[in-house]
Amino acid sequence: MRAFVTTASAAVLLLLATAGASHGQLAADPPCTGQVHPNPGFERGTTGWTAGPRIVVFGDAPRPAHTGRAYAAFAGLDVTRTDLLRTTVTVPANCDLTVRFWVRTTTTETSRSDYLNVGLAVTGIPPKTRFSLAFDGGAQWREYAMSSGTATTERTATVSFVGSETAGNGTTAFDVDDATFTLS
Ligand SMILES: [Ca+2]
Repeated sequence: MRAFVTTASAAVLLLLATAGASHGQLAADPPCTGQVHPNPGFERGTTGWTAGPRIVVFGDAPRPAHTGRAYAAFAGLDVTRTDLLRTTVTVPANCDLTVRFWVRTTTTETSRSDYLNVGLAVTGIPPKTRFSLAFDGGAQWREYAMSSGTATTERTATVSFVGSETAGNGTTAFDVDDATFTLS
């Protein structure tokens, strides 16, 4: 899919170069469609992701994935540590990127100590933490979404999931699955 995006972007640039000042929808397949990440549900392990050790797990019956068999798991060990999971996609010019992901929170905490920060860094915009999830996130899978907005130039968007755990206050495990990257 990455190859498709690159090819589509090149086609758009070529068309824009030959079309001069005209803009808007092109006759070719519109580039602002589709899910562009090669491994949104972690079924292929860490393919397409930069991940710390042991983040991607294969669920078992008591703790199944949102879909498929695999998901990413953060914290839950009651030790002071940080887990990182990150990926970057290309956002063609004039496209909006919507990132959707599902999180399940299993906790023994009653106050905010362990957390999962979800950041979005888009070319030209300061990186920002879009979600800071904690013990009250819910024991069932819950969906979250964030968007890049549009720009007239091609950009990259980097999404990061950072799980931070502090020992001694109870444990919280965050599971993430089906992180989709859809252009519109
Ligand atoms: Ca999955």
